[in-house]
Amino acid sequence: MAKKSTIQFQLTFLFLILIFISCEEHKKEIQKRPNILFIMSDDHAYQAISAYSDKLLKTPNIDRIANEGMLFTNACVTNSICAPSRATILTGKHTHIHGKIDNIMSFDTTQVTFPQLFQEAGYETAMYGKLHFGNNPKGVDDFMILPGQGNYINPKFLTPDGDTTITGYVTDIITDLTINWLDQKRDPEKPFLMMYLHKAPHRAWWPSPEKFEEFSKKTFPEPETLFDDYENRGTAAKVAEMTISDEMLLSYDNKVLPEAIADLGIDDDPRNKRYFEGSEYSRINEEQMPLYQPILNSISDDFKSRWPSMSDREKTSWKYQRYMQDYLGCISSVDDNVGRVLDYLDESGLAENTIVVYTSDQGFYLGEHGWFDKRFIYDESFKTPLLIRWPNEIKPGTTNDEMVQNLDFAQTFLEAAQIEVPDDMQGESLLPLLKGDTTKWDREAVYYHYYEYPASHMVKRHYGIVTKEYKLAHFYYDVDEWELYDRKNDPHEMKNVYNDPEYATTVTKLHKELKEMRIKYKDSPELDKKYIDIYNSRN
Ligand code: SGN
Ligand code: CA
Repeated sequence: MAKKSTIQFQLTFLFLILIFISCEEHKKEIQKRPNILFIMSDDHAYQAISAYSDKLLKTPNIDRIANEGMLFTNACVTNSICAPSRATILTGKHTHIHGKIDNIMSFDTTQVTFPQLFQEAGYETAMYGKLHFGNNPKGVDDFMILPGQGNYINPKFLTPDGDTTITGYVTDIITDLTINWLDQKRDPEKPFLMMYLHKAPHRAWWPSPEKFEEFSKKTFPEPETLFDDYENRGTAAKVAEMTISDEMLLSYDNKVLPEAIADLGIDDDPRNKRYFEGSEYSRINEEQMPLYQPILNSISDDFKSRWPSMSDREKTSWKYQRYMQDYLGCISSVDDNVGRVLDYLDESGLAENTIVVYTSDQGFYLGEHGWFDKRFIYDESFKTPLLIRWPNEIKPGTTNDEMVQNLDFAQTFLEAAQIEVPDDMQGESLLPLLKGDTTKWDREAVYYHYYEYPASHMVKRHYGIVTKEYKLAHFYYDVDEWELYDRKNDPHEMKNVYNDPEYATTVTKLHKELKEMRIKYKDSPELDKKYIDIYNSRN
């Protein structure tokens, strides 16, 4: 009897040891999985990253990600606007499937987002900064997010424990919070997913006081198409309300004090003064005002002395310079702060096994075609920056020119973390490309669909297909117009060649491919109509 119970005891003990060993092995496996640091800024044009072009600004820290990893030169979005892009990133689905067609439409929160899958799979997850996608992020163990668009100066954050307002400049604060989470708050036994999301450089562009001073003295080269007259383009480009000349507001955007405009007796846009007074300007505290006010005064002095004698062209050039000074000043802070986080990863020994991604929720016009803002399928808004570093897998200093999309992030991250990918995600994992294997990549075209119309900036609804060589787009709703651009021969997209007989075969071929693509991604004329009906019933 005694002998039997000793054997039983020994077997149980052995069993427990085996369970312990297997748990430890499992723990080690989990710990080996890569960390993911997803850095996204809001409205950061690839033209303003020196890894792409150093005409405007040097961004040595963001460039580091490409120098030590991979630069994607043809990354693009499925819908060039904030919340729909974020919903695509989180769900791995096109806009018409996840249903967040614009910034206002509600999101069906029963849908799976990739951070939830990371959390379930044993990752420690967090989201810091601008979400612009509801106020209760799913699948994160911790969050500190800006409500809605958030503020640049002394911003308020929503946290699991309630709201808090932090004094200072938003880009620095989000970074302080992120580094603090990485260093102090997370469980070091688990791999992490950190969504580090900047508000900058979203309109209305308010740099930190130091960058405001530094950048207000700089002059930037004008883009070739700043004075575009939209000849040879469709109606949509002609009627969009996003020109620097007419739509950019002198105070709200360009920081001319409303008094200076009144002093000159200018017939100002009625929104300008009201917007300016409700803007970040009203958030500057007593200690910060002496840092901002002298620069605001000098901008107004310059405006008052030069504006009255300027031609219309010179006025646009002046506004362009003010725009770039503030926009690029905001990005320079992002770059400095990205440098701080990369340094932290180095110092803490985390860099080797951490995938660092830098991207934006879409591109942006920096005066090209006379515009600011985004929304169009045309290149500056359709393309988005993408730089990825993963020392364990990516060969440093590599460039990739495949047409990858924000649609692909979820699947890429899941596959990298060895988490099963849900069948209904619509992207492709970028893992083979990251590992330098292009043989498995057979995507030759991408699909795009923009919906938010009629609305701010009045960019008409359109969908289209883009290949490396061509772009075919259909503008619909209150127009029915097709546009075709020859991307190789007309890189600035100045001539719609849809009706040019020389392109007839291309038009036929692309129509067929677009139709097939709409079927593949489950978009349809019925869905176009459904979203118009929902949109109109809401307004
Ligand atoms: C705000 C801006 C627009 C911008 C949208 C969407 N106007 O409405 O210029 O297009 O956000 O941007 S502002 O007067 O409020 O500055 S998005 O990035 O959030 O989609
Ligand atoms: Ca945006």
